[in-house]
Amino acid sequence: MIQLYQFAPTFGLPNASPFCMKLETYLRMAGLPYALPPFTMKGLQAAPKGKMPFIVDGKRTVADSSLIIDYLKETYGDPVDSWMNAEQRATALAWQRLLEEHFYWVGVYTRWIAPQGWTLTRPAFFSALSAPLSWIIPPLARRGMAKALHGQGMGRHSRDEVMALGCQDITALANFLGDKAFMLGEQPCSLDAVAYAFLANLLWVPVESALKQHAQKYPQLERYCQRMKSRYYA
Ligand SMILES: N[C@@H](CCC(=O)N[C@@H](CS)C(=O)NCC(=O)O)C(=O)O
Repeated sequence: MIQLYQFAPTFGLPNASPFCMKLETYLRMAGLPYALPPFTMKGLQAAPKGKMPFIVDGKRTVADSSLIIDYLKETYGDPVDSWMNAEQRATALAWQRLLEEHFYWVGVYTRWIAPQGWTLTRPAFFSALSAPLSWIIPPLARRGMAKALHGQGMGRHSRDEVMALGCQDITALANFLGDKAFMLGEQPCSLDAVAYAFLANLLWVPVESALKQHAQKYPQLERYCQRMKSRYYA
């Protein structure tokens, strides 16, 4: 059976990492059985690319949620996306890139850098550590995130600019979704695993921000998350 290595569930979500939650949602959408080995620091150190998620499937180890989904499609078929035409695939890829390569960094800023987010992120992610690691690791990890944000570019903006950029993404997403059942219409596709993972990680975590308040102005986003949850996590 596919072994899915990811962080332990946090904030009442299947996963507080949108990439991990995306992959788990995809596995459920595709009807592929999987097991969740308990999260350990050793597991993270064994991650081929130093990030979660990764899978072990028999003799194959595959890292990166998108490359894993490509592998799963090649190995087990494509029950989720096979209905899509070239234009729908192009649209889905553009949205995926917006969420994963832009919106993700707004979330990183909100959780790791903004003081209100950090007061919740620190205990949620590091409470298992005992002293002295519990004093050393959290600020080091936060510094690492700040460095990554700076390198990516999002970390060079002011808090108001970061929030404004994230709100633009949310407005676009809400307007595109409109009153459709799923991102591309009546039929779900793997983009819905991405959108659900990112939206639930905004709407359903206790971290308060201008971004979350903005998303709450669009009731279709909450309805969409509830629809995905009842369809795939009932
Ligand atoms: N492109 C990767 C991104 C994965 C990723 O960024 N994972 C983060 C959690 S959201 C991680 O494992 N970070 C741990 C670290 O950087 O040490 C994917 O799609 O799987």
